[in-house]
Amino acid sequence: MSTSEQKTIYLKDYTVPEFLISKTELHFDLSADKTLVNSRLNIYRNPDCKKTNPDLVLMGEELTLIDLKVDGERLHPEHYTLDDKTLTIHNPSARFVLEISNHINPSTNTALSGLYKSNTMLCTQCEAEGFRRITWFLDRPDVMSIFSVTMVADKDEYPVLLSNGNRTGSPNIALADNKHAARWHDPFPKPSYLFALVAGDLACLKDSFTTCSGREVALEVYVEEHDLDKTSHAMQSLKNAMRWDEQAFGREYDLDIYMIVAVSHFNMGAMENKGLNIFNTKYVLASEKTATDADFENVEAVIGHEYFHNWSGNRVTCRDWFQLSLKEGFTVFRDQQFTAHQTSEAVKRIKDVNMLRTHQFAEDAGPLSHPIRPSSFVEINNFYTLTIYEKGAEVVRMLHTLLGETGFRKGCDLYFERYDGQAVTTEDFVTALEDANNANFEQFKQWYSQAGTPTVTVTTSYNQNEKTYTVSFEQHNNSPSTQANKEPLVIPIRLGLLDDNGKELNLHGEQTSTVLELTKAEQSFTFTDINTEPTPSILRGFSAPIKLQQTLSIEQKIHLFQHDKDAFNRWEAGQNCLSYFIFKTFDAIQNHHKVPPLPDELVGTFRAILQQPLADLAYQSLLLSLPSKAYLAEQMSTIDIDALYQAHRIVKQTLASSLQDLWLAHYHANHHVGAGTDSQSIAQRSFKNLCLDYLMALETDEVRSMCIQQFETARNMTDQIAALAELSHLDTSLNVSYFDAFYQQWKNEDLVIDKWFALQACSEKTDALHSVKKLTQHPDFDMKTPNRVRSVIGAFATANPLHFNAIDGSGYEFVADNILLLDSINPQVAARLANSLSHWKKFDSTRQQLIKAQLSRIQAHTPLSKDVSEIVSRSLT
Ligand code: 0A1
Ligand code: ZN
Repeated sequence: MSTSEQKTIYLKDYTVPEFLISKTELHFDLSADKTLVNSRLNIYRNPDCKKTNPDLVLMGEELTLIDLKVDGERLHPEHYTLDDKTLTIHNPSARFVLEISNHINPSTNTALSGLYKSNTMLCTQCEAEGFRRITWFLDRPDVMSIFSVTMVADKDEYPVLLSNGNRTGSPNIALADNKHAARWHDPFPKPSYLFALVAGDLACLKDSFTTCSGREVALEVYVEEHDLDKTSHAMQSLKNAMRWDEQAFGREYDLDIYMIVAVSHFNMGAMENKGLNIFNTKYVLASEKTATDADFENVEAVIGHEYFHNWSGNRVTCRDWFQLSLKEGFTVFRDQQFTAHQTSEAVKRIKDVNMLRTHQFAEDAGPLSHPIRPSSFVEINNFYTLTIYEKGAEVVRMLHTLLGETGFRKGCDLYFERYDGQAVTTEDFVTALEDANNANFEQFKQWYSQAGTPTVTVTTSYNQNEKTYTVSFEQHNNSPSTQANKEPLVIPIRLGLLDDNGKELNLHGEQTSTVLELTKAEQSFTFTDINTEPTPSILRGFSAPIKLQQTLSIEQKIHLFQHDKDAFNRWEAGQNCLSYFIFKTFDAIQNHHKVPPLPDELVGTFRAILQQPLADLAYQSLLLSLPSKAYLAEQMSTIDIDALYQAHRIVKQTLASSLQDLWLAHYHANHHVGAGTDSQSIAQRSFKNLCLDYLMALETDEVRSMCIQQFETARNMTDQIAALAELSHLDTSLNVSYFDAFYQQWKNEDLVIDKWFALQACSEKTDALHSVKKLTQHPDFDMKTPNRVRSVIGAFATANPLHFNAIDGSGYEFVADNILLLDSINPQVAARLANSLSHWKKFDSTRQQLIKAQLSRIQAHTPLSKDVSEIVSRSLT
């Protein structure tokens, strides 16, 4: 399909639904090849709808119609029209019961949207528009209905039958033909995208939670039998999330049961279906042996995220898909606060900002840039983006900063109370925050409609005579898109001032940190009683998602790196120093000049930090980490991958050799084989593995032996993978044996084998592409398993810039070939992969031509899903 044939949907065209569905009764006769769906819908005309279309138009795709009845009477063919996307009932009465029977085939559903088969189980994914692949419905989020579900299936094949809400009647009822039935009822009205069912032979970890009002909730985590030993962390995470949401947001759980099911085939991370979350196994299963510390943290974060959706998303949902950030931005903000509370606030903030600036900023600077509330789309599945999620969370965070903790909480309480059971807009969210606080966010709302990352330029001046210090700001919005009328945004800037001794100055009374509210294109703030010229610490905690341009001297940056009390800005100052020298080295390489030395003061600061372990060892590791190549690349106008890699390596080698003894001492001091999963052990491992990473830059035999020993004796996945990752880049055939050994050790653990694939796909070795091509022929590679596709092709396209951007175009061609292969199997995952070809403007003209040629080749291919077609055509503009 070409773009011209694609239908673009516009926010401005939104109208309320013409019909509503008060009650939805579903009956499933489940089998993998042919499932019978009977639905009984109580439908009525929406009194709030002014349109007078006499017909009811239901959405449905890939369905086989068997029977259709209105108020118990079979419908004659002249009273309805059927096409491949809709079922139109002509001229129905104002209120009626519609009964539909249809067949679907879960086993051929490789798109993993609707009802599908994953290994031996059957499960659903309905967000955003998957319900219409189960039966005909008003599959839009503003149609909220009360669902009752009956499931019938073979007793042996599908002993476990789950759906949303609470179980009704007795446990599974025995039926003829070795079948049994289960009934579920969800008392909370919900849109169809939150519907779910699961049928399978599953093992279950059970527990319970007593809510703040004393209600007992059954908690159940379902997995395949062989994974039952990896569920306790997920269960603990769920209990932590439930308690935290009560304490931090006053939100109590509302059903008698909360279920999580882990499935091996899943397009995304997880799904918040009411009472029955369905998860990618990657975000449920964790044991020290098979999961890294990062995996453990991700499991807790995603479990929290889906749980928090019960209020921000389910009880209060979105009016239409343009409002996606209403639930996603807010829920990401909530899960970030949760993780910060469970781990370290500073470390969590740094990790989130790092991700935002590396990946969301890149998205916002390219052709796929869009506001957090887009004004149009072709395929909604293409809008589950970093912008909607991560920038959306930053926008909520700014509201939190502007209102303060108490005001923000008051606003959220009002939002949940006022809109409970409704489908609303981002505008409604902001209005609730305004109303609860008597605030005015009219100008702030620009954040919802403007794309692009604003740049804020800072200049400062000190007046010795007046003892005043003036900080001046200028904001520019650099969106590449053609949106006219870029109004100034409201930008909260948290700021502090340091004296020559590194002491924080009092700004207003006792306060040493203040939030300035930028509202104009140019604005100045003057501080009085400032006795000597201070060093400014601006954008503390990364108080707004902007690019800050300020001309600090290297001495000032080092001063902040040594003394800033704001943990984020202290880290940021270190990163700025390091980036500055990496870029200087980069320039020297490009111009064939002598590489500049690292100043003694910077090396000295590193030494001081290494000699004086902090209480927060995880934070200390971040202070000592180099900025990633991907983050540095995002800041370059034209990316020269080879020079960047070289410059990065040189700076790393300098720090490694100047501080060799300290890295080695800390490596040994923190290396305890088989340490536990408490936060101190986790921090020690991350610090130890950072030391290993620096030491490996020395390229000595001793360090390599140490790394091999760590690989061979590791008793946890964090250490084993860290060592294997180091070995993966060595340009020698030696490392093949370690990969073979790892494979033999873990071949029965899919999630570990995903890591094995990904490490090879990210290798810097010269023949990496050849190896990656071979991996796609490996018996364990499977195009129908998204995790596998992501671990090989996705990892290569997004985390191996060196080989993906090979100057002969071989990397681009390989990825394009696989996008086309995948498109006929799973368009959503194919479209995500196609995102990797959208950044062509950042490269030299040779690479630009090579990428565009691949985009055009994909665009010309028929058939092509609208998912991939939309990404490719937007990328080419
Ligand atoms: N709402 C989920 C993410 C999600 C979105 C789409 C999906 O299928 C197309 C699946 C999951 C979340 O935010 O966790
Ligand atoms: Zn979400």
